[in-house]
Amino acid sequence: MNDILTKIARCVETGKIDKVTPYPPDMKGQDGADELTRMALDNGLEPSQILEEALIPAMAVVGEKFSRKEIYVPQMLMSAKAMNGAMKHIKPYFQSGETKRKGKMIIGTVAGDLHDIGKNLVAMMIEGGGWEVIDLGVDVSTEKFLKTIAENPGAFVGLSALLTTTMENMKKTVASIREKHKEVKILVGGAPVTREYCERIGADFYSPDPQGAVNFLKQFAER
Ligand code: B1M
Repeated sequence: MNDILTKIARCVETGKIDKVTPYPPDMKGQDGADELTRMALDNGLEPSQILEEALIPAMAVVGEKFSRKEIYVPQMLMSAKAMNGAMKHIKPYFQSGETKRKGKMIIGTVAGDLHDIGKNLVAMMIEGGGWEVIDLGVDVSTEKFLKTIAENPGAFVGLSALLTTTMENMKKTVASIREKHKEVKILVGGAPVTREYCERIGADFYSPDPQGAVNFLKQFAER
């Protein structure tokens, strides 16, 4: 792997946000995910390459370490902050310059769930694909989804869940949307979610990644 990508991945794995982050001790005073990502982009690396070859694999390593109890929640949180430090440089590359939008997408992480990195990536790619995105954030109640759908007729809805426990809330939200807004197209995703689960809860489409969500929306573009 490209040396700078290796360094960015290590920063995310160890929670080295930027130059002033004092840990890990052997990286004190050195650039963090923030500066290195900027540098990588300035050196001509593709934003998608930084995402796919450094940031996303690094978060997977963080998850594995957490599962093995080698790190705990605070370290996981620092890794998430380092990831966000990198993402702020990448995001502008995915923002669409188009003024006429293809349609609207309401997106959020379901109730009880605070994970937003994957959801933010999906939102970013959809926006980059020319759609207006209404991002409701994390821990979004069914009521909030329903209210936003009522305020935005014709909008698509995207639900993200990262915990096996909150998949149950995804199911409840889908059921409530179906009850009140039969016509709304619902996309679901997130690490524990599967195509089979999507079908079981009555959502319209499952994507394991942001590109799949963008491709799904393409067929409905308003033009
Ligand atoms: Co949490 N966490 N976490 N965590 N965390 C996981 C999910 C876990 C798998 C770690 C592990 O055990 N190995 C585990 C869940 C186990 C389970 O339920 N089976 C777990 C746990 C247990 C917890 C806590 C309960 C820990 C605790 O407190 N004891 C707690 C829960 C808090 C809560 O939500 N109520 C918790 C907390 C946290 C932090 C806050 C510290 C932090 C989140 C910070 C943040 O998001 N701002 C965190 C993190 C960082 C992780 C891991 C390490 C990384 C998640 C991530 O960002 N991945 C994660 C382990 C892992 O996933 N390997 C873990 C990178 C991201 C790009 O991938 O989110 O999968 P992902 O998104 C992908 C796809 O899934 C897809 O596209 C994205 C890009 O490819 N996708 C969609 C996502 N949403 C989509 C929507 C779509 C389509 C595609 O359409 C709408």
